[in-house]
Amino acid sequence: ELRYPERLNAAVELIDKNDPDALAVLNDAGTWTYGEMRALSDRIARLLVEEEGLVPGNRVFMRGPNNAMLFACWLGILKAGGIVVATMPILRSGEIATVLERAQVSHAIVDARCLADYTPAAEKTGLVRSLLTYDGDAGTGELERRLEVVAPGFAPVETCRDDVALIAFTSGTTGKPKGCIHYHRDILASADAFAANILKPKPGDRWAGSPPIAFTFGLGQLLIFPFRSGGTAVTIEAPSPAALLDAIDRHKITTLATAPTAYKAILGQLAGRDISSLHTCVSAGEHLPAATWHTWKEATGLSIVDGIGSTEMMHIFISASGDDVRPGATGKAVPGYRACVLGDDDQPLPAPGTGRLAIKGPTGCRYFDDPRQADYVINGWNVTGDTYRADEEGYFWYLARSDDMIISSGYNIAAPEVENALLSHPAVQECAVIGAPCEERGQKVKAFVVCAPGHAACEALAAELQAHVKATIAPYKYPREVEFAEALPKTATGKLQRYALREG
Ligand code: 3SK
Repeated sequence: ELRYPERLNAAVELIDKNDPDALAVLNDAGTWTYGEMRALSDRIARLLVEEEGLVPGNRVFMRGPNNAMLFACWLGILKAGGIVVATMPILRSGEIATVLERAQVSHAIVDARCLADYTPAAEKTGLVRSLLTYDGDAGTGELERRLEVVAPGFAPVETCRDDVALIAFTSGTTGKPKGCIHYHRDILASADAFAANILKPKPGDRWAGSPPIAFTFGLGQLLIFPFRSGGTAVTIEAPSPAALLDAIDRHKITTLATAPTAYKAILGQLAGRDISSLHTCVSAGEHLPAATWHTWKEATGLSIVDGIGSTEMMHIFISASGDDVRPGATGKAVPGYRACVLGDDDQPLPAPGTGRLAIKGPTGCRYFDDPRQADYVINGWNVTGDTYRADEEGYFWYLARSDDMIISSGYNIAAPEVENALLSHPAVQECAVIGAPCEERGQKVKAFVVCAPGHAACEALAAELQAHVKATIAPYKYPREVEFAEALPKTATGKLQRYALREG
């Protein structure tokens, strides 16, 4: 069991307790030691409290790409006793207004390059009474100018382990955002459970990846885990596959975190690149297709660490690494967590069994003022909405999101299994499979396919893909309809929105 002292400020644990001379953040604009990050976050906290009237419990909106200044602001807000409400730079003003309103935000810190969508949202809601803007890591913004004249040092607010540190918004796969509350202790628990046991980080590690820190997958991989283990966070503002490859080579990244689709895209651009510094590759956010795991292993010699987490649970709770990996399985319950599958009566099923995945552990779902809490936490179990098979060795095998099981002519068909079969065809870059209404079968399997570069959408390709699926998995699962698309609808965190396809 993970135990933390009653008085706990996560920012102090993450920054102030590290070697001040060690490298905390690195990017193309510069380097920041732990001592420098401590000094910067202290000044930000002092400015928020002494000049902007922040009191503990105030919610502070954040918006900007991953960089040293964003990280320092995140730490400064926690030191000041504030609650971080971080948002993805790709959110637009309607979505930003919803977050400001739902979280009752009073303060905002925004990268000046991301003001355009923020300003109308702030005007519409009229809640924000203090706005600070900065200029990425250029050091030339309004916040940076004000920090120059702020007295150094700050005595961090002595928050409690159960004080709220974050409200992390998730639109989930259904499009209606929910705010997930996390305490100071949850921040450390994500590192002390998943990272410590599965990734086993070392102080010299260099961490990089694509998710913004507004997504708790990115927050863990790119800020919490590096700082909790005395490593270096390498920030990338526009993390395309090519930018990730550049950073790996230039900054000698050891630990990469990105989504399955990005691993697939990187594979197509590996030729001539040096990625020999990598020792750990983490995938989450979406189910990792077995084909991508195998192709990555063949191309790089590295086993991707797959994991399932959720914004509600803060980070990953089922995973495996090293000799524990069973290709195709997501993994076992991360030490500190318990996992099982629930039957239709909401009771745990004996293994082997198939049902709705349920988790208990040091972190858990606490929606902010949202009746959907009762759907997520059932009899003390966090029910993620995924259907899994639990085997007798404690491994969990992903089948589908619970609402992505297709029932066609009485057969249960897991959409991701059909997607995996399609993805093993070279003409398929991305795909999504849904159950479409069908008079004859109740539902029929329908695939939306984005063609890989060099392949054109046509009827002959559709027929070829259908034949390929029939030859790869049980033929009754093949998509009876194939529709080609330019792109697939995704959430801000890159999760496929199958409901948007179902609703046409
Ligand atoms: O989607 C996931 O698997 C995930 C992983 C880590 C943290 C947060 C999320 C949503």
